[in-house]
Amino acid sequence: MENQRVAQIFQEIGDILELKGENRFRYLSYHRAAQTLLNLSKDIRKIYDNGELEGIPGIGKALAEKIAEILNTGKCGTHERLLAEFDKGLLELLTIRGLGPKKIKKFYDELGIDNIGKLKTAAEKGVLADLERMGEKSQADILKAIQEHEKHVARSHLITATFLAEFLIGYMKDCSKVSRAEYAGSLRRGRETVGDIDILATGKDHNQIIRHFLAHQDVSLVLAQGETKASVILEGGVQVDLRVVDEKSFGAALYYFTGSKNHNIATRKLAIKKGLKINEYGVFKGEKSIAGKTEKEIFKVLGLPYIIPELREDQGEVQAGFDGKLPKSVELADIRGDLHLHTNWSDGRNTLEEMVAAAQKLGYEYLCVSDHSTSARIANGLDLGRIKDQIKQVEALNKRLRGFKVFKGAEVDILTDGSLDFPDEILAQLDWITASVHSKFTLSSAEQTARLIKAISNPYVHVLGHPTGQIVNRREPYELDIAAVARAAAKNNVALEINSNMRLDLSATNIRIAKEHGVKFVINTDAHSIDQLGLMRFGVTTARRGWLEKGDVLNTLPIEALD
Ligand code: DGT
Ligand code: CA
Ligand code: CA
Ligand code: ZN
Repeated sequence: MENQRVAQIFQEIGDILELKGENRFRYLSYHRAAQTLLNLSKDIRKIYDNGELEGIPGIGKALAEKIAEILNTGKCGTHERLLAEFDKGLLELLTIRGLGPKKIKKFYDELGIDNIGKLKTAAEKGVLADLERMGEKSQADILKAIQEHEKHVARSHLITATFLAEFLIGYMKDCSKVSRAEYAGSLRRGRETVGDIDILATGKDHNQIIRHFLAHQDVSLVLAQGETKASVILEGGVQVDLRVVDEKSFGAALYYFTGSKNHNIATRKLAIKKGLKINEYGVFKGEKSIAGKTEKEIFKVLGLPYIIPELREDQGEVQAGFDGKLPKSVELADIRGDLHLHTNWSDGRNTLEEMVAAAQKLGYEYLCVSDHSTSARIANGLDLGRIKDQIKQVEALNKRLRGFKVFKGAEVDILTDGSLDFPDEILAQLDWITASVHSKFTLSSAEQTARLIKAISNPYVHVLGHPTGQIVNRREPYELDIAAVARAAAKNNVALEINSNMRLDLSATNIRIAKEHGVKFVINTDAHSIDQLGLMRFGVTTARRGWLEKGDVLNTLPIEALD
């Protein structure tokens, strides 16, 4: 898949233009296009072959020409020219959270800092703090951001890694020798970030399967290559491990390489107790294989019910399996509607009607339009006049719709003191209020928790949106006491959101904590385009990792129950 490569080139063009101090609209158009390409579930080359590049939201004639150039030549002239002008180390500095072109230029001019390593040393030695308009606090923030960066670059986001893995699986299946191919590892378990992508394949000619894998056009480096496995780095930096196994042990290999390591250790102990041996080839009684072709038979001979990959983290699932106490995990098919999405009334790309049509195509029964409130200025938040207009539009639309309902809603900003950004007069006219924090991320845990609890106790609020503020691989959660927030939410009948978009907030760990306090949840996409409505599966995966069942999730309910 070339989406990642094109996105990376656009991201870098945008970065350099920003560092050069060019027009904001110019560099933002590249950054937005990069993000769009990463979220795209279709292969960019297919779109190009169909002559539909300009149908992608945010891609105009000029960007479409650049995409065509990259697909045809592997390069982009503008990008090459800018790279030649610019130092790679300086570019990397832009990826540090909180560091903009202005500061980078200052560090460069005054201290000669032109890469992350030098910046880290300077911060550790304490010389950044001495610069004008810096100080100890800013220096400590930069050091923290560098540490976050070091953690992040090593792991890929679940969403981008999944799309990439699905393309690779499709590619492997193009090989006539491959009879089955699936991804395993942390990706199959649905972890929010993955270290590498593990792929298993089986079929007649192992050698040829490995050759087919190595011939993929995105392979930029072969790390290892053998009779049954190969390891590569793709353009864009993601590592992929392929293992080719016999048909009769595909299930055992899939089980073993799905992990987690600690889950495997737990079931291996169990096997030993039963006088069995388990490895990536099967389950054995003495020398005799008694299971291996499917995962189901592996669990069966261990005396366990099937445990879904999302639960295999050694967090009590093996014991729960024994005791018949595994959750009956919520499924994508249980979801009946999306209760947090944006239209072009605020910062979404599509019209309300387009979002409704796309939701109907997904088989949903309802959605809630939840554009931003007034304070969210950069997101084109609605003022009181416009929200009233939108309410009228939704009412008119509902009259025309059959078997589908649009709830009138808003994603209302939680202000610094915990009050809401719309007056009660407006809130009273809306069906469904998601209250979210989009500012003041650095309050102390006590202040942030009090702020959230105040919003939760507002009688108009139905859901706390993306409760911890995290954006996986981009922003850490703000400080808060999740147990206290969950208790308040349960008491006030306010649900907590599981945001299926790049945020993946709440995380699986926090979901489990919150559930113990009796909270209900909604799984939303926070879609800003019709494409992003398809991200629901990632929220569902996260909910499953948090041990949730259908009954824990409000948007599995029929319309009447929410009305
Ligand atoms: P990642 O890639 O860091 O996000 O995490 P995983 O879980 O995908 O780990 P990875 O790619 O190193 O290995 C894939 C799976 O293979 C892992 O989840 C369990 C299995 N595995 C790897 N090494 C061992 C091991 O030493 N013992 C056992 N029991 N299983 C292992
Ligand atoms: Ca892995
Ligand atoms: Ca691996
Ligand atoms: Zn939103």
